[in-house]
Amino acid sequence: MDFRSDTVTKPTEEMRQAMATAQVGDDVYGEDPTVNRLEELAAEKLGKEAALFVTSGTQGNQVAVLTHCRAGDEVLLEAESHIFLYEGGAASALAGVQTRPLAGNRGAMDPIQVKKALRGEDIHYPYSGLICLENTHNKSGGKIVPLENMRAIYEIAREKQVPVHLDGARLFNAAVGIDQPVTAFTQYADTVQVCLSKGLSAPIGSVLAGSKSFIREARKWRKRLGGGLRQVGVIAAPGIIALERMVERLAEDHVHARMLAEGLAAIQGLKVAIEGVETNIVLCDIKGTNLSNEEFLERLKAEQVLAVPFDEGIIRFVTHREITESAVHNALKGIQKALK
Ligand code: TLP
Repeated sequence: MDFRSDTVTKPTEEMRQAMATAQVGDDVYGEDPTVNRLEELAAEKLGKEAALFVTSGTQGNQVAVLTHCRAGDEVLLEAESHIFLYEGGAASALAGVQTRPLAGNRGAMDPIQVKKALRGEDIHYPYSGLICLENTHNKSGGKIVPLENMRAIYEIAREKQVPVHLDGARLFNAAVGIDQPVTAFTQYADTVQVCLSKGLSAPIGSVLAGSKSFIREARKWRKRLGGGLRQVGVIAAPGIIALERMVERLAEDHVHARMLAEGLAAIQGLKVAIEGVETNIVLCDIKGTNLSNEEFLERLKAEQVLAVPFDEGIIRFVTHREITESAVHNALKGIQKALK
């Protein structure tokens, strides 16, 4: 019962078949028909002119930063965003940009603060090169950043002619969560990165989407990073299945996350803000058990339940295709036993 992340999902049988029979060519020459189909499909689904297949969410986000910005630019982002917290400082190391984190509320930055933080013309200042948003927001527990918040920030950005990039690693969870097409979100971003290898269950890859001219330049940055790949139709094929057939299924993960949250909240010493569980991530406060994160996770592991530490006294559980309703019940029984 592996709740560490939705990244642990394995490819479906259909994906494996598609990999075995995928038509391939040299993608650096633009000749892999399966990659081309995936990129066209992703652009269409995300409501953008073009898309680029990249190896990971991190690569997609970093190619976006590199393409939008020049060294010395400033990137505005939320203080607990993945790009700021969990990408090894790549934006500074690779693009040479300065990141400027703004405090968020459930993953959402305050548009007024964003407006204030955008730089005016002054010889001392860096240029404001990019604003990054994240939806769903991982660190706050899979929260859906409201469309209205995204719209307000996008309007300010357009006024100041600063581009907006959306880290939509789990954007389809957000769309399914509010029963809207994914374009309801992407209309408020110039570029978007979506992971195929999380809840959508593909074994690898993300797509980065934007205008044709942006994607042309992004392709060059991907090449510079050593991401120009060859007969990659074999790994793009499951990505097509991910986009065509795995999206609606995410609703099940959200139901299972709620179930898990309710079950955890009923266990002595554990606290969960159940109403805050909007998608497939559950944050559990374990401080009432008087166990350290390590001790708690060790005890769970002995009952075959895996999760990850997020903050001191906070453990993250993520539901996904391989966590069935009975897995949730069994995990809850195991956790109860582990804490006796
Ligand atoms: N997140 C992983 C870990 O890196 C924390 C996880 O298990 O949740 N954006 C967001 C919002 C993400 O949550 C992740 C992965 C990424 C980008 C990066 O994707 P990958 O792992 O494909 O580079």
